[in-house]
Amino acid sequence: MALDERIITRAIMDRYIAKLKEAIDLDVAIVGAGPSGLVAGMLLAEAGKKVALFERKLSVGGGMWGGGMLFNEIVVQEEAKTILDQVGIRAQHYTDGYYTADAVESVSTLTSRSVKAGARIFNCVSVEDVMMRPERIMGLVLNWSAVEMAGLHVDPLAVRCQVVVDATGHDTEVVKVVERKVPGSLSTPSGKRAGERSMWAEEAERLTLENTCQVYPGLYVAGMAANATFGGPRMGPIFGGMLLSGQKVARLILEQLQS
Ligand code: 48H
Ligand code: FE2
Repeated sequence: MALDERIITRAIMDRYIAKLKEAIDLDVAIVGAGPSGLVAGMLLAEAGKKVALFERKLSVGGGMWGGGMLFNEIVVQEEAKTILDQVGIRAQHYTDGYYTADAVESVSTLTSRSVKAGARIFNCVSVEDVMMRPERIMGLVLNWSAVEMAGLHVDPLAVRCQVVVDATGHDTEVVKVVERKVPGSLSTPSGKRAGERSMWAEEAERLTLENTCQVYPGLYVAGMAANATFGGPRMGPIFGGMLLSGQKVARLILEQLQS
């Protein structure tokens, strides 16, 4: 068979545009494809919701690839082990209540499960703003990460959705946008983003789960972003809280969409 570069080019453009057009109207838009965003995306897609994840980087997986200090193993506590089993990530028992998993297997399996469940992942796309009507978030403002990195003045495009999840990790990028544009409006005790505190694994894991919630009408926080929004400590390379937070945010959103 003779190969034609023009067909290859057209195939890629047609398929990508079709995928992006499908994402113009979503049930749930997830910002960040780290562990919490990927679990949420997988569970919401499995529940039949129209979900897309927008990820700034070329690769998905956020901070999970590198395990702890580049030792590419993650630790997961007893409470979250069922999520590893459910996803199909092989967990190794370490000692009472502690399991480990290969970081590369964890990211790749979670990504595969999420995409195959029907979540669309757009990598190299950055979320730079939200749509509001007037006091509810109902969409995302997107640009190519390459445009952002080059510092070009290029206007963005936008997608509509019923609910947004800020799963951007330590940076809480969507929450920061809301804080800047509607000061004092977050559902934190002060109305402001509290910021992340120093390491205390046990407290951090508990608070990550507790603080996974709707922080502004139409905007949920999950994973490290929940912690940094509500002032919880960091936990280091234990990932159970991230997985459980992704699971909790999916459940809360399903309850909201059903009511
Ligand atoms: C598009 C964006 C944008 C944007 C950021 O950091 P993550 O892995 O997030 P979580 O919360 O799922 O997991 C946190 C975990 O990896 C971690 O850091 C832990 C447990 N730390 C403990 C400690 O003590 O340090 O992933 C977030 C993703 C990344 O891939 C970013 O590139 C992406 O979000 N992202 N994508 N638009 N504006 N901002
Ligand atoms: Fe981190």
